[in-house]
Amino acid sequence: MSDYTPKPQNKFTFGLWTVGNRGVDPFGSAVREHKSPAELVRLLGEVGAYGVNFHDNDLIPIDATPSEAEAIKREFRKALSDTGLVVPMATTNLFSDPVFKDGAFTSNDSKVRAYALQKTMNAIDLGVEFGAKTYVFWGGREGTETDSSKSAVKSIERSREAMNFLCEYVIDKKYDLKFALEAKPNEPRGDIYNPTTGHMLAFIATLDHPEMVGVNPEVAHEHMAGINFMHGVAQAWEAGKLFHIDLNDQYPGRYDQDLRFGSRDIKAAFYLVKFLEDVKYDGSRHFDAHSYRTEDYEGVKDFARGCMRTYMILKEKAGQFNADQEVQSLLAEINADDGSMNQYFGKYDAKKASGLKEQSFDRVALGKRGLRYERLDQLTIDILLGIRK
Ligand code: GCO
Ligand code: MN
Ligand code: MN
Repeated sequence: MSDYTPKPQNKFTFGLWTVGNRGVDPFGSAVREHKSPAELVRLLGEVGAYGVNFHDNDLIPIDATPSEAEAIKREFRKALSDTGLVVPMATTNLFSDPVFKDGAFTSNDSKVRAYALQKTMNAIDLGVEFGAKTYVFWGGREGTETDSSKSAVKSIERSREAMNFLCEYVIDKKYDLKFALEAKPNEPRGDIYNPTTGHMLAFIATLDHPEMVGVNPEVAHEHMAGINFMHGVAQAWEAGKLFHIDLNDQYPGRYDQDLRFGSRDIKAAFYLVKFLEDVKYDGSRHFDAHSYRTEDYEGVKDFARGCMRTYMILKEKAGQFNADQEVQSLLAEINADDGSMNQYFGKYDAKKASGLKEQSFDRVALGKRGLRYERLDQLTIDILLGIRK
C-alpha cells in the first residue's frame, strides 16, 4: 500500500480563500461560519499542507484600522510558526470592492487605476513581510460586458503600464519577488482581457522586465475556454515562464466550478501531474478550489485532503506509466528513427534545402503506417483504472 501522506517536498499549498470559502454563490448565502486566517492556517496544518497563500484582504479586511491589522498579523504569524506552514505566494484583491466594478488597472477612471496601483504596492509589502516569493495577478474585473465602453488596445496598454510600474517598484524596494499572471476567459466579467495563458505569454514578452514575469495557469480557466490545459502549461514551461500553478477541476462550458483537483477529468489531471513531475517542476502545487456547498468544515478537510491525495495517486500512476515495459516499447516503436533524415534538420543552410528538395519520399507507405495509439491509450486507461500491475 502506497503512502499518500502529504510531505513538505510536495509543496501543496492552499489559498486562505479556498478552505475559507463559505459557499456563497449567486443564488445563496453562506453555509459555513467565518473562520479567521489563523484558524484556517491551523486547519491546513491539520490536513498536512505545506503552505498558505492570501489576497491582502483575506488577511486584513479592507477597512481594518492599523491596530486591528497588527493584531491579525500577530495571530496569523503565531499560527504559521505553530504549524510550520509557509507563505510562498500572495496576491491583491482587485475585484471584490465596488470601486473595481469596471476593472482596476484597466478602469476608465484614472483615480481607480491609481488606487489599484497603491493597493497593490501595499499588498506586495504585506506579502513580502510574510516571505512570499511569488506574486500573482489575476485580473478578474479587467474586462467588459459591452465593448462600447472601453478600447481593447487601450486596456492592454494600461495593463502593461501597470505591470511595468510594479516591476520597477519591486526592483526599487529590492524585493526578491517575481510576478505570475493568471488568465481567465470570463467570470466575473463577461469577457476578460488576456483570456488564456497563451495570451499572457505574448503580453509578457512586451513588458520592460519580462524576466521578472511568468504565468500562473489554472486548470478551470483553460477548461472553461475549452482548451488543453497541459499543453498551455507545457508551453509556459518551455518558455521558462511556469512560475506558479492553480490546480482544481472544471466541466467545460459551465460557470467557474473550482472543483476538487482531479475530481472531474482524471485523464487530463494525470497528463498534467505526469508533466509536472517528469520535468521536475519545483514550484508550489497550489489548489485554487473549494469544497462543495453541501459541506461543513469536516467536509472542507475532506476536500483539501482529497486534492493532495489525488495528486499523489496520479504521481504514482505517472511513475507506473514511465516504468511500464509495454508502454515504453510502444513509445520506442512510435519514435523509432534510423537517423537518415538528420542531415536535413536543424539550422537552415542552402545546401540542406537543395538536398531536401532532391530527396524522394514514399508518401503512400508513410501514410499507411499504423501508429498504435489506440493500444497506448488503452494501456494508459488500464493504468488509471488500476487494473494494470
Ligand atoms: C478565480 C481565480 C482566483 C485567483 C486568485 C489569486 O477564478 O476566482 O482563480 O481565485 O486565482 O484571485 O489571484
Ligand atoms: Mn479560478
Ligand atoms: Mn486561480
